[in-house]
Amino acid sequence: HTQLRGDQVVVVSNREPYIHDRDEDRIVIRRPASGLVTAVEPIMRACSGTWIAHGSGSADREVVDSGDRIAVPPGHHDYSLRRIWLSQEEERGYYYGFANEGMWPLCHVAHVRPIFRESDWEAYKAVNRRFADAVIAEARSDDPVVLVQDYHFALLPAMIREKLPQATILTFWHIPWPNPESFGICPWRREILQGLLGSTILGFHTRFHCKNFIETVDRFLEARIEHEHAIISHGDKETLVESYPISIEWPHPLESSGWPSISDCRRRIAELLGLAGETCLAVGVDRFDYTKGIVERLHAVERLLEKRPEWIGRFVFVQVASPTRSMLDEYRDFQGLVGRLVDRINARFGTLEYIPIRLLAAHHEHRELIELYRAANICVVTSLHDGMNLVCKEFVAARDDDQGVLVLSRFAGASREMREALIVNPYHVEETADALHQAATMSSEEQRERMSSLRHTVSEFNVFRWAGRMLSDAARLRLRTRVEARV
Ligand code: GDG
Repeated sequence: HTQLRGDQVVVVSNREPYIHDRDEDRIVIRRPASGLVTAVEPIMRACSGTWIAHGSGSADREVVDSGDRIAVPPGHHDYSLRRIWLSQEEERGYYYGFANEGMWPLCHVAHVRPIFRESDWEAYKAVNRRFADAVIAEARSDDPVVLVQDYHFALLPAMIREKLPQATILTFWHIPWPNPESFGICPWRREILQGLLGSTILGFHTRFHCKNFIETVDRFLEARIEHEHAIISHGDKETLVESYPISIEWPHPLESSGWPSISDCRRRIAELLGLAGETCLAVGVDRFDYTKGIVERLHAVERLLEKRPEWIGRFVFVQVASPTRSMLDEYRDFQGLVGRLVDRINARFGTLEYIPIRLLAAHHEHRELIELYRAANICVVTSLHDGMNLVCKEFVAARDDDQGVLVLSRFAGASREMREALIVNPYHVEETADALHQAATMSSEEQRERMSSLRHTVSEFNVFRWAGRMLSDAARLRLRTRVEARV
């Protein structure tokens, strides 16, 4: 980001980094459960500029100025947050409908059928237009740097490009990109691809997603593709397609020195959940989403208890599941299904003193998650498909004692980097159950070896590395555009 000092950075995302809610006579500030916000917020704190997002809190309107903006983070004022107000109808069509019933299942192989409604598509286009207008209004020069975030805004890059041809537009797609056959079922596949190709740089987490995107363009658009450099020329513009694996902000020593000790965390969690002394504690932390493989991991826990009854009474699995998109039937049905499965497994193996599975279906404070990560013996991430997954990185960052075992799905982007985890196919119940057993019986020495290596990787490839690589590529391409403009 140092290379862009003095330049104007505008971020656009659906989710806002700070949500103001009314709680009787006071206003409380919430941080959303969102991987995107976890990753992008530290960058904005370092770069400054403006973040444009959908205002979603019940007190958001009370705290903004007449330009619909507020300085954040609260108390620090590093950058400006500009809220866009959407009507219920816009939110239903653009966000719940096209983005979350269409694009989300389209891009994730989780065997949930995407729903494409004409009216949702119309709302998606209109809302993308509203955000494009806001970016254009915010731009203080004709060549701002705009960071477009995620699948809510596939049309935005081309809309911005049309009005600000010199802008440097970096679009980051936080979720997987499927293969051309899968993507091809979207009725507006060409419009989406053309929209994205308004970007100067289009980033994905892995090379595999880049390759899928390039093949999709090759299949559905007239475009020139330089495979060697991953550059797509469409019309008179070029887009660089590159992988930038996202990460977390590695905790500052001042922060981690304030964490309660591992044994205190363990004691508090044991008290809270009534765990016996020798219990092996496994945890999962997710938005309550069908792509995260929560059902599959519950089956694996059940299989472990069935196959190795010595764990009955001694193995407890805690799932934090923060409510998400609960307006949608698919999500409500899924959340109900998980609840029933937990009850069935608990009835099968539980006793008066022993509850094998705890489902904590509520939003938790960041501090509570840290406590849980530090108290756990095992962290379980079994996504059926995940762009990256940050929970596994947060778990590793929380373990400054070099202990704890990560069980990680091979279908999460993170499995490319985090090789010392126990990598599983979540669809294979037996394999996942065996990995849980292996994790639960791993020697402290092996845990230390694996964990210190994982910690080295995540601290090195932290979120500033992610943003730094993307922004330095942007600075390079921008310089080139400026030089070419002079010729
Ligand atoms: C998308 C992609 C990609 C969860 N519950 C609570 C809570 N969380 C936090 C976690 C973590 C974040 O939410 C979830 O991040 P993920 O990466 O797991 O997943 P998505 O939200 O699906 O994110 C994903 C990411 O974008 C970034 O590119 O990695 O693949 O799907 O930070 O800790 N946070 C709090 N309370 C909760 O109850 N405070």
